[in-house]
Amino acid sequence: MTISRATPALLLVLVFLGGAWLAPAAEGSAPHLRLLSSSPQADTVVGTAPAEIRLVFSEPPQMRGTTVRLVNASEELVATSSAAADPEDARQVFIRPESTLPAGSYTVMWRVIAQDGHTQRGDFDFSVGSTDRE
Ligand SMILES: [Cu+2]
Repeated sequence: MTISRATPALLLVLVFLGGAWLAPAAEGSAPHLRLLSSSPQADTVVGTAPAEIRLVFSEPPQMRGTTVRLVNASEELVATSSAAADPEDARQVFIRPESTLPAGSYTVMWRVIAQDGHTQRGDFDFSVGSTDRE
């Protein structure tokens, strides 16, 4: 009687402990590459058109396979330089628009391959404010 009652509970405990034990191993010792910050910052309005768009990752991505695209509010691709790593900090990747960005909202779409081979992607928006004063 006591054994039959204790067994399911014991199994549950073992399953729980097993899961807790396995979870950190599945994640690996280092977290996946992620975007820490950007310039312009996500969801901000900048007063002047940025000469470059810079993304700061948690670790240096593999530049082969890294793309950063800029799309305007009409979902048109904006001409920029291709993504390059900052020579002084390989975690920072930037693109430069080929011409001054007109006022409007933009989406930055990024895709990188981390050193561990995992592809990470994301996007964020920012806006260039009009020169009109409010
Ligand atoms: Cu990974």
